[in-house]
Amino acid sequence: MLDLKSKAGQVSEQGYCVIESVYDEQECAQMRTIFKGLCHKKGGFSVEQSTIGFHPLLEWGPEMAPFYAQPVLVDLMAEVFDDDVRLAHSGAAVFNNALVSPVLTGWHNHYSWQIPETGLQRRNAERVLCNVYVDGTMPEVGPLIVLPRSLNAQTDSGGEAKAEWESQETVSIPSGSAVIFDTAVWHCSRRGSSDGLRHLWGGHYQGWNNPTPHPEDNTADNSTVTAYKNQLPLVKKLLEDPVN
Ligand SMILES: O=C(O)CCC(=O)C(=O)O
Ligand SMILES: [Fe+2]
Repeated sequence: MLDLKSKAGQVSEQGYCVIESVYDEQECAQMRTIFKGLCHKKGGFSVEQSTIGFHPLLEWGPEMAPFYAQPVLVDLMAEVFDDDVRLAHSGAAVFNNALVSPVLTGWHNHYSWQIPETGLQRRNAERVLCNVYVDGTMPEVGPLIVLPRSLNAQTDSGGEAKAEWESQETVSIPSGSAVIFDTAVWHCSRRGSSDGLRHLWGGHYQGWNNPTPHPEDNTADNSTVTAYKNQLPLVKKLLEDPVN
């Protein structure tokens, strides 16, 4: 059994936590099949299109909805927020290692709210990303790199977008693993050493009691998502306000 409290503690203490192998090989194979079709719909890979993004993912690929209904991840985020969990943004990217440049994404964070002059004074992270790495983030696939931070640490940049930063940590996790991180965490990613694809999908999540909008919020209201909401209570819980 996963110790949710200790994992949520890691999000406060170091800004992120890893949940290894949440999805099994069969589920990962299903996801790759879905993304193969979605990438084809977007014209496939080329020198001009070495990465293919899907935002909102539930608009481009509503058939991914059931994978969001993962109790371990949702329960862990509920612990992080001390609140019911809302999916505020769905997205995905598929990187073709044979075509991408060495830096997949430069250093950035997703915290876009006002920071008081006296600094952050949070009891909980108010918004997190939960990224699922279908192929993992091993060196051959392409690492995720994070700058660990405690909950109310300063959010200052640690250097140039494409550089190595002091105290950076390389996250190397197996296929089907998830990383949950505070939007205030600086992160970047690098190309893998193999020629394979690197599939990443996930979302931004907030507590239902925190209605503060965020520039990256997105929605997907389509009949397939509605059908999944009616079929899978957890998909409904993530997308529909429990009060209504
Ligand atoms: O490629 C990665 O691992 C990081 C992607 C990223 O920056 C994000 O999901 O916000
Ligand atoms: Fe990011």
